[in-house]
Amino acid sequence: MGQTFEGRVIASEGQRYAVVVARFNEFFTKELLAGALHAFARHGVDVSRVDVAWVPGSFEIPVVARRLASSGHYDAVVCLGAVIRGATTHYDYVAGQAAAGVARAAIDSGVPVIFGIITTETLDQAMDRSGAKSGNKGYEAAVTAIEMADLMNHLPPPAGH
Ligand code: INI
Repeated sequence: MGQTFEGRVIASEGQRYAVVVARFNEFFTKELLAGALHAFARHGVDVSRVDVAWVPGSFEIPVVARRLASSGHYDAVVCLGAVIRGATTHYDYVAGQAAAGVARAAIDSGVPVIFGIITTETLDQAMDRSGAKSGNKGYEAAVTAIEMADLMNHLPPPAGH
């Protein structure tokens, strides 16, 4: 067997993180942001160096995430939003495009862009995932960012570097 690559959930000195967070459903997204910042702090990231960009809704997250990820300033970018089906048929478009766009931002930039956008049927489920029963998905997204940033540091660089 060759090498095994696995990231550790330990932040290294000097690492930089950015968070993109949607204002739509801010009641929930501010809890996701608080969870993410809490996770960064608990894992040794200097939170005063975590940059936060607010966007109107989850649909706007990918373009900003891509800009930040491509800037060369950050080891990972965390995306936070809350897309709630409720009464709107907008849901499928917003949720689908946000997910696809976040994935593309990561692939295009080569920098981990983490999907911390909750997609739920109801307000109750959104409550559960932003700090109540099912934990805080913002916290989990920040932990994933730290693990991915560490993993990327251990992988071979892309060809030509
Ligand atoms: N944006 C969200 O982040 N969550 C939602 O639940 C939502 N719904 O249901 O409409 C939502 N819509 C706004 C969208 O993200 C854009 O801001 C808007 O369409 C302008 O591009």
